[in-house]
Amino acid sequence: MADGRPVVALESTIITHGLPRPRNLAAAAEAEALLRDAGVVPATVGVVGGRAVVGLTGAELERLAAGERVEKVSVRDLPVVVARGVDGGTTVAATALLAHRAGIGVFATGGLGGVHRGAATTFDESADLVALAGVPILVVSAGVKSILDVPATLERLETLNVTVLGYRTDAFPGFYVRDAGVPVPARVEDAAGAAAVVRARDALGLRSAVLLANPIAAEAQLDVGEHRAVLDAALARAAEQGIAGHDTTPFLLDHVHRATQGRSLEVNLAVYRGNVALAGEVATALSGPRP
Ligand code: PSU
Ligand code: MN
Repeated sequence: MADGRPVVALESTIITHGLPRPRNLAAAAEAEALLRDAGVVPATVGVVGGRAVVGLTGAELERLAAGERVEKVSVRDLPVVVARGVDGGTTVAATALLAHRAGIGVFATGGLGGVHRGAATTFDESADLVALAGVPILVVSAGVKSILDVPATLERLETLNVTVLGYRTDAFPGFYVRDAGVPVPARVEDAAGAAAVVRARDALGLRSAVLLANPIAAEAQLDVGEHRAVLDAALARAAEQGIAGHDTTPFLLDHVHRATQGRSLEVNLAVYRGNVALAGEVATALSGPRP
């Protein structure tokens, strides 16, 4: 950062809770390699032995990926894991906060958290949304997972003053599928377009995040009909088993994974690669001279 090189932050809940072993460590290493090959410095964020780390070493990544008792750490959990001196994978909310604190402006994730279905009664809305309202960073995400209430998530992002950009799309993506059925408020055609919006936000003195919604490639998305059926089954199973709170996302993801015989995992990894690559391009555009 001191040399003005582009830096991209990466979250670690995707490693500790989002992907099964051993693919989790492979995906984490691949994301970092992809950035390095593009001349971008990766900074994976996590908590190691109670220390919030921005820029995990290879050994620290391995430790989090293999750990038996690694906490899922959102912002509210940070003080607890730090005080206890334990390990944690940071969510989008906690990662965005820590990365920004370290001066990083661009962050890649697979899927952002959002408003859960039934939130009108459970109040289960990811802290990712509120965090983005107050952290001036750009997050690249394939929209939000269709396990969530996508229209409600977009409504909340609007309320929270988060700028949402579709990357070469008019449709907000549903992670596994290109189109979640809701339009994006604005679109950009390239990394330079996204960088221009970030610069404008900063010039305006706004403190909220820009969400760059990057859909999966058409040929890589889950079959739309299969996606619908698997999703309905996963939601029904979660309701039957009374899954709630921060266990909901990992439970649903695991169900979708098994019901698609692992194909959702390949989609997940393809989505992540695409987002990491795009974040690298935006960080590079932002590190260059102003147009
Ligand atoms: N979406 C995914 N995979 C994930 C997550 C979200 O496709 O692993 C993780 C992210 O770290 C996100 C967190 O920040 O789940 C949101 O969890 P919650 O809904 O409990 O806030
Ligand atoms: Mn929640």
